[in-house]
Amino acid sequence: MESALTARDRVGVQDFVLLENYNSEAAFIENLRRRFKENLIYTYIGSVLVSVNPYKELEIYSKQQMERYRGVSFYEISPHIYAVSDNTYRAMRTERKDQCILISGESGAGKTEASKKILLYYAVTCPMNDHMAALGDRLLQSNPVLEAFGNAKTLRNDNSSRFGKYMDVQFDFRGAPVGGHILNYLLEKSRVVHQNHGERNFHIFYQLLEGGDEDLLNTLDLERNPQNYQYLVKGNCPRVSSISDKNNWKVVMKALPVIGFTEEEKLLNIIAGVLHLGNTQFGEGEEGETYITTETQITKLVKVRTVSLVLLNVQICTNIHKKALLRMISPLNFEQAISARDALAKAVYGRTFTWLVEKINQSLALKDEIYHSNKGSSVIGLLDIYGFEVLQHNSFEQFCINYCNEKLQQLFIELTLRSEQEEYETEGIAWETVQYFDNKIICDLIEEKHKGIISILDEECLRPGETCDVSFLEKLEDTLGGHPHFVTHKLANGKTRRVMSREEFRLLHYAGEVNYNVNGFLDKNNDLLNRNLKEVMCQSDNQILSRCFRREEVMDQKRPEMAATQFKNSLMKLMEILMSKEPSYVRCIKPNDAKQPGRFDEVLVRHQVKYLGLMENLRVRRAGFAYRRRFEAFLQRYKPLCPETWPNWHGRLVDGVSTLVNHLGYKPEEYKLGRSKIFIRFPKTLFTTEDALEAKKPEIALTLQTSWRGY
Ligand code: AD9
Ligand code: MG
Repeated sequence: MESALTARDRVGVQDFVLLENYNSEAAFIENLRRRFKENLIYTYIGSVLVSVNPYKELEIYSKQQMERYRGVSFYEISPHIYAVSDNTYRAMRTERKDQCILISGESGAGKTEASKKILLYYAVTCPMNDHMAALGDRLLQSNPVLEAFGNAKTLRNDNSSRFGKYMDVQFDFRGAPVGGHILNYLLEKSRVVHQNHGERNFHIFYQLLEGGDEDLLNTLDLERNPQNYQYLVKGNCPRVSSISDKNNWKVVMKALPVIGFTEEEKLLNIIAGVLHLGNTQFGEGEEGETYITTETQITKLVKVRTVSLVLLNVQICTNIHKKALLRMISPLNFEQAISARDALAKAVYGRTFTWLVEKINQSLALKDEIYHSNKGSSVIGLLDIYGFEVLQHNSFEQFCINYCNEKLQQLFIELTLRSEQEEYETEGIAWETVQYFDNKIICDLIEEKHKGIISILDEECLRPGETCDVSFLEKLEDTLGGHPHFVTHKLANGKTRRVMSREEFRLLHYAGEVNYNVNGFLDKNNDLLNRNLKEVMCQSDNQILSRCFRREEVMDQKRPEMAATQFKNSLMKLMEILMSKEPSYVRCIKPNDAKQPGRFDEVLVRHQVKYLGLMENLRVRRAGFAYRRRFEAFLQRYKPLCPETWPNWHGRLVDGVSTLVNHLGYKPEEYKLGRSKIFIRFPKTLFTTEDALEAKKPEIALTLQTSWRGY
């Protein structure tokens, strides 16, 4: 008994609901810290998995470990991402209901790693024939390809996802994976042309330069040194110690054919084309007109068959407006030409990325013949989206990313509260109301029609006459002044703790305060590409590009939706998808900012515990009861403690549990019996029972052995 207590003291409790002082944030963090020190990175809050990034390889992801978790109930074994994977899978099969696993946490907390581990678990443990194994392979191999094109080194994470990803894995009635589909969200395109200090462009550029052989680089007219490319020098960080671009290049090149990709050459031409475009420089003529000073760059662009020489040469320095029925050609000034060039690079890269996702989807698509014989299929969705981000300088991208996290938090609150309440109702136990912070007010502030920030931004982009980022800020102040979660320099009137510049607005997010600098908001939201550049791209020899830039788009007079509104609408759709499924949660925590193993920065962790709403989650889960378990599971585990239930109970389960707890001396205020579960109010009651079981183990083992021999 003594040793059991000491072990618990050392490694903490594996489920926060068992914390004696569940209202204490300090006790919560201490429990996380103790477990982290013992390399126990996973802990539950009921069925929610909390994971702390170990920043080192742990020996807990082997195939044997996967086997250990197969078909085993949550509480019988230590917490693990495999337990969540397995439980979700079994729930899908037994309840025949679509499931989803929502992974959240800030940048670098381990979301992408968690999603990869879940996918691998299914690929290894699900029953499969050859066809399915090939699909499993494609599901796994899509990851390195998407990461090469959509991830980058940031200050927060060496392999930061710069796009959101929701992946459906479809299973047939036997529980074998038969198809997959990926939805991608808002790629951070601005990274193609600019990187903050210490950050990099998307991995693929460096992989190509580092890993491509001489012949390939010659064909693409590329030099090996990334520092020779304007689009790669801004962050002054060509190499990252934790990343081998050369090896990753090999992995990507191997993965491409697995996912059915045959257009590798065209894809690499585009990547090279973007680099050459970035090196295109301009000069200013006497009349203020702009011309290209680096003819050779354009020749290179032509060599990699991205665009036609004559066309681009003229078009990148001009713009075409339509006035009535006339086409007016006007020269661009120096700055305008640079933005036109950068807009083109972003559009080319962004559309190629979307095309790549479509290609992957084609290769994962459920084949028709399987679809028709597969009516009873279900889906597990995996959501791995960029984490909440607060940088020194926060712009439009952080605004969108943080808005997305705000929406996910809302969903989390709604669904966990709802499911708790539902459980109490089904079990016939009175529900005690729990106070929590509802972040709906912040979601409304951002997305409400006419009054929300996104609507105001769109209006400002469309308003005729002189609009600029500052006029947008003024409009925000006029409309939103007085909102409890919105502050600007003017509104704050010197009352804010942190100094704000006159170009910023501050949102008080559920996760903390963030100052957004409005510079560039209008441009990024407009996301416009000059019509003539679109025309040039339609005529590209490169078929990927001519498919990405359609002639119909150039002809179409209608203005496409603005970037933030597009994002908002895609998030609405995502919420609908998630609401229609049974959710499980993985909440990831980053233990330190130095990306180092063994370091547990309490201040940083406390902040995340707060904004992930983990204390609220725990309070909801503990509303009244620390612990619940189905009658059969409870009886199965503790029946040796009572002569009447041991070795077998033959009556009704509820009577068996009742007999058992009476024998154990549970007082009426310590527990309640629902319709199918026992609810225990205090962790202490359970610990005493656990200790009794521990003490009895040698005796039980003997009995078990004897009875087995007796058979
Ligand atoms: V971001 O919002 O995309 O910037 P993520 O996705 O939350 O972020 P990621 O999964 O990429 O973070 O993890 C960051 C790094 O932490 C990884 O590259 C690994 O080096 C490290 N990591 C994360 N989880 C684990 C783990 N379970 N075991 C070992 C891990 N290392
Ligand atoms: Mg990620």
